[in-house]
Amino acid sequence: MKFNVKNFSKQMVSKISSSSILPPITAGLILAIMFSIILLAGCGKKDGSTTLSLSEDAASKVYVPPGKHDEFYSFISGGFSGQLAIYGLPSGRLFRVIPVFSVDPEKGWGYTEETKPMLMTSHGFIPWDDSHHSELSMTNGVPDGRWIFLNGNNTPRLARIDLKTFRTAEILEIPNSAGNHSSPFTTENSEYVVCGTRFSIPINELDVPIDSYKETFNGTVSFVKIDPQSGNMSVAFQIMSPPFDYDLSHAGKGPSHDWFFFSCYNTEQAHTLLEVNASQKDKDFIMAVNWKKAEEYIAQGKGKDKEAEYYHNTYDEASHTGKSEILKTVKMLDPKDCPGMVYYIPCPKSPHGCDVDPSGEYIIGGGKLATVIPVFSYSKMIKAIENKEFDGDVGGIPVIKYEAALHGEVQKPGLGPLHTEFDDKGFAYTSMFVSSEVVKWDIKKLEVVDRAPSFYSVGHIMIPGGDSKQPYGKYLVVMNKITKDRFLPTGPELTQSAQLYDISGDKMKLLSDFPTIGEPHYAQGCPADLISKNSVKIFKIDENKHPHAIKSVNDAKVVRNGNEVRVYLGMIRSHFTPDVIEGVKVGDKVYFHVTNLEQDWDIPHGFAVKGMNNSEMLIMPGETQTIVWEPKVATVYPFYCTDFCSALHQEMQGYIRVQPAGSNPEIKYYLGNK
Ligand code: RUQ
Ligand code: CUA
Repeated sequence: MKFNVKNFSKQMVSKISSSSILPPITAGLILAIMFSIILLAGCGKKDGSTTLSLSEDAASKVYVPPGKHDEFYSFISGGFSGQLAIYGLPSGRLFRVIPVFSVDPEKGWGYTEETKPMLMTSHGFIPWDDSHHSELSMTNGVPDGRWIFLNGNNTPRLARIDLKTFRTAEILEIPNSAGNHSSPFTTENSEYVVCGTRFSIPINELDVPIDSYKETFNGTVSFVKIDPQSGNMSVAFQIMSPPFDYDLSHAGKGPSHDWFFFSCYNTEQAHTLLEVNASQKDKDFIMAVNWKKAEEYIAQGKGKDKEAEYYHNTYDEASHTGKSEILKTVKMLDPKDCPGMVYYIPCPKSPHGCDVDPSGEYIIGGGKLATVIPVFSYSKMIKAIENKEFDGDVGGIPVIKYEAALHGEVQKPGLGPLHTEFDDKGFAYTSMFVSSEVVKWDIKKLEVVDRAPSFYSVGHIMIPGGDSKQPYGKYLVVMNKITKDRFLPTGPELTQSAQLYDISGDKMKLLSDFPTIGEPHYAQGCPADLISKNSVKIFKIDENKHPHAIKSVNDAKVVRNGNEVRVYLGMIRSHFTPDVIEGVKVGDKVYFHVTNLEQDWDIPHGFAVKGMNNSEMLIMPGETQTIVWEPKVATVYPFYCTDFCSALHQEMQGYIRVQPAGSNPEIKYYLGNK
């Protein structure tokens, strides 16, 4: 049977109604799903298949002729791959996967001595994470093309990727946190990137009974300062909060510049069976944080020094080397001591997305279990605070009355609103996970004006610049969790995907589907020339500050120091200098310090040794990288270049001889005629 939206919705209904524990919302949800079946049935063809009749020119709209460049870069998070993937728009062509939190043997990331420190944490070396959201650095509220930030969701970390090199430049571990989910969203000038805990955890006393959750657990949100010149990241302060699950966030802009908004669910403070127990209340919260006020309190000394151990890893492009530093303390603010800094706004129900429109006036909560989309007004929120229109407080944090902060609700938007982006014409687009569609609505009038099915189960959506002050409202990218029949089957695991819609007219038009790596969650996009013009082509060999670099083949050498042998190897098309090496014995630790002496764009060389318990490494022009080898058997081992670099790439090879342990071999090395 062909998979289609109609029977997909039926499956959802039967799945939910056969659940043994029915959350109180179930009846309503089933009703609403029924409604959506009817609604979605209209979207498919008469035979029920989901192949929409595409507009005639869909193919030409995504076609980028050979040799021509795409108009936009898009940066789609790699989810459980821990990476970040770069695609062109409108073509959907994949250009690069940047290793961030996960090792990548294709590039040697996490395998070379230089990159290993980047994956160090207070828990040791961690070769993986779960990366949900990317966010471009901003100047005046628009992407500036300098850096892109990525969150590590499991072992809470924040990464900064340099868009000159498309490489991870920095990773900061976030202390007093778990599940760094509401991250890495930035303020208008990337003054701060935030990190909020998805999981509340015991913070003051570590080992506590889990059922003491309400008394001993807390959430935190961290404000990470970004140095405007270097991009260097440091935790400026953390704000302690009640033990909710902090989900997503976005900064204010324009009038709301000083504020940051975080959605939170599990305000029930459940610690088990959250599926039911965290879905009890009709409203959870959006937490509004005045970060300028927080800065004032820090300046007044209200931040308490809290002991914490966390890693800060930086990669230096001059020495081509990463290093780790261990930090020991963080400043913690308690809202109880800081009036006017934090407020809660009730938000229906279990909100996910927390999005601020381009004007900075409207804040939209995506309540996964809500039947409406609430739109809050920043100016009404401020008035409500001035007039103290509160419904009590939670843990010393005043709760603003729902109606007092509400601009209005979008009625019957669809099911399972998750996340909202914006175009340049006053419209918002919200993804509906359960009813598997995108809904376009008028921000001021709160009226739905269009809806388009997604295939299937859309999570987040992205419009280039769509969470900034200046969206480029031409394309909409929808990121799907499930693809079922959309692509050729590949066994039990199918690809996740993105879909591209043309949003330049009144109606959204589906243009194409393209597969993505990992599970895409959030993404960013910007005009290509913002980034392409700054792209680094080579590293200057004269400026190579690696302690074991060689500047020319004349410096190549092999040096023994006790059991350590250091091989200073040069690479240039199409040979290694030296390519014959003797004098190593079993029990030695061999460091290959390999320098790519090319000064030509797009000529990396690779390096691998037979039987080395490690990956290859890929070395860019002018760069030095190191890989360690501890040979176990006395014999001769070939090594070779792994990247097809010239017509004589297959000739780019060498031999290294290993003699028995306890022998005393003489170090010898040469190239050609000795
Ligand atoms: S994010 S849809 Cu919404 Cu972590 Cu995944
Ligand atoms: Cu160098 Cu192939």
